[in-house]
Amino acid sequence: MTNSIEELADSNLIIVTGSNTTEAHPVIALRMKRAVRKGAKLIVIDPRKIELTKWADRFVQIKIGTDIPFYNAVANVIINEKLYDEQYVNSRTEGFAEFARHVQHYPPEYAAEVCGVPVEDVYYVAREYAKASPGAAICYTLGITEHSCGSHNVQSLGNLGMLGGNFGAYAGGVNPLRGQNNVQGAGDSGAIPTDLPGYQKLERPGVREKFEAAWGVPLPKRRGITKITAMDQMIKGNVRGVFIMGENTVISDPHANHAEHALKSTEFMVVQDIFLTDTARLADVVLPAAAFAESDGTFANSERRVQRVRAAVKPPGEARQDVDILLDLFGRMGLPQSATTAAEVWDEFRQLAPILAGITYKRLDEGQGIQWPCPDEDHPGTPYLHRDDMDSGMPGFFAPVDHIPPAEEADDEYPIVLTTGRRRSTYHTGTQTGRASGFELLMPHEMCEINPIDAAEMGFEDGDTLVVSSRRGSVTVAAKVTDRSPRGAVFMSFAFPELTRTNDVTSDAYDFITETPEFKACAVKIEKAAEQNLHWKSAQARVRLAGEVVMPTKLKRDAAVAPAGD
Ligand SMILES: Nc1nc2c(c(=O)[nH]1)N[C@H]1C(S)=C(S)[C@@H](COP(=O)(O)OP(=O)(O)OC[C@H]3O[C@@H](n4cnc5c(=O)[nH]c(N)nc54)[C@H](O)[C@@H]3O)O[C@H]1N2
Ligand SMILES: Nc1nc2c(c(=O)[nH]1)N[C@H]1C(S)=C(S)[C@@H](COP(=O)(O)OP(=O)(O)OC[C@H]3O[C@@H](n4cnc5c(=O)[nH]c(N)nc54)[C@H](O)[C@@H]3O)O[C@H]1N2
Ligand SMILES: [Mo]
Repeated sequence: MTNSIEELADSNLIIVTGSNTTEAHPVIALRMKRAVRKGAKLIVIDPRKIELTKWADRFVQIKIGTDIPFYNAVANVIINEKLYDEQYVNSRTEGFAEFARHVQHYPPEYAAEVCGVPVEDVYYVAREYAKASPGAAICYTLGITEHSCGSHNVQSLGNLGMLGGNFGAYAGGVNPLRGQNNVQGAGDSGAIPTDLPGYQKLERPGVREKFEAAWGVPLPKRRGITKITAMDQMIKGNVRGVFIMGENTVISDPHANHAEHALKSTEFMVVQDIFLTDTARLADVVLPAAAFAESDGTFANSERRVQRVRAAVKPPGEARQDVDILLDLFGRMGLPQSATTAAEVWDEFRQLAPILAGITYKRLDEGQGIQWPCPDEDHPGTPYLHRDDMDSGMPGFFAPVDHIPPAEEADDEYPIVLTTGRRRSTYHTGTQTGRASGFELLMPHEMCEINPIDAAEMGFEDGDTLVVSSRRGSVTVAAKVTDRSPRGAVFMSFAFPELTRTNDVTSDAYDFITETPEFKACAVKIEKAAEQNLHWKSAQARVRLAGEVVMPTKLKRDAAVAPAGD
């Protein structure tokens, strides 16, 4: 995030787009609701009627995959009505004139038609966002990024942020809400094909040499490949080994059969996980890891805040902390490390990464964590970025981006768009929430959310067992008839793979810059299954899974099955 979670409560206006914040980031959603109570305007731009729409001044029910024309048209209005922050644009950005010309191709009327919204929505968002800026926040998550045009979607939001002078404004910014615990920390520490720790670009002069000197090993001269590319290279035999740490790839990757085939094509596969997952079952070696509450170290959260985590309980059996396993592996591979604890690893890390230099364990132990950049030990940390200037040292560049529809659109054979994501009571592939008893009472199996008018037209009722098929595969799932889903689109999570392996169906397409998969749109057809007893089968499956690890669960067959958030 450019800004802080706490700041959101002070925003003049918040645009939430492609983020089901209440379910996926409930604490952040509370800050948004606090802002509304304090008088801020809330605009939700999403294809689905998510819980936050109840709090919104305006719900713009955009068609899936049409964000760029919408935000270009918003920029068109802001520019043509001269509502932008001229002083900011002149002093801190470049490329405005070209961008202003570019968005003339996106008049509000055109966008309204492509996006399936009233033209009034375009004017409303433009005028309110401009009026509330600076100090208007944009928050987005996967509905923006998990598209084949994901990076251009993000740039179209960045353009608005610059028009409003919101990069560097308290309670403003353009804020991607991060996903998994410490995914931010993983990026900070260089788990990115292009970067060494602290976002230092591998290919920039001097960077590689600095790390080679510190680590005493030669480093590759070129950036690595992304995981999506690596999967294809496994099938071609060019990637022969894989080490998977904390990922249930065969369930969470798009087009699951392809992912499974790729992993099976490798000569050697290691999985380091806290459970024996479907992915771990394919591995040659499984390294049992300790969970977060059994580990010592640091996590960085969505607002760049580095925090201490301490082991509260001992790991079970042979499980060991991730860091200990990795340090041992380095030793066995002939590169013994001077660091022996997470604290010592951190010290090496902060010496090499200027943005983290001032964050010491001592300071972390004394306070509530510190937000990077924090260049020295007297620096208080940085609640919001780009305050006096863009942190990159360069101006903000306006990006003239064009509408690119999803790689696969609805057609006669596959007339419905499937979008996938999360629900509050489940976590991803269910390795964790699928084992803890109680969650199955909130939601015992996967449900395909379908609009009531579509359901009536297709002859489906709540609870019917459906077969959802795409060009890649098909799954069985129960119907949930609800107006949360717009017409022509359905929604599923991927948390119940034992009966519904959602990613058997999802698309192979991915963003052409970041290679993030297009999880948010693929074309499907839906039929009623010949066998109509999914609910019963599912209940049995949950009992089996929970019983393995926790205790046999007494499952209420007819438990309320409304998705969380309703
Ligand atoms: N309970 C729970 N919380 C979680 C997780 C979990 O598994 N369970 N996972 C965590 C992780 S790793 C992540 S990355 C985050 C994800 O957090 P979110 O991205 O908020 O979660 P999703 O359910 O994927 O929601 C995507 C949103 O985008 C909308 N959307 C779909 N297509 C489009 C589109 O074309 N345009 C726009 N504007 N919106 C669209 C969907 O309707 C939905 O509201 O959640 C985190 N939090
Ligand atoms: N259809 C569809 N697919 C998606 C998405 C979508 O929206 N739609 N979203 C995508 C996104 S954003 C994400 S982030 C991925 C998530 O995909 P995954 O990361 O594969 O999902 P999880 O089920 O959270 O798997 C995490 C694994 O880490 C293990 N684990 C937990 N704690 C620890 C630990 O401390 N150490 C180690 N070593 N292991 C641990 C868990 O047991 C689990 O097996 O799914 C992606 N797939
Ligand atoms: Mo994620």
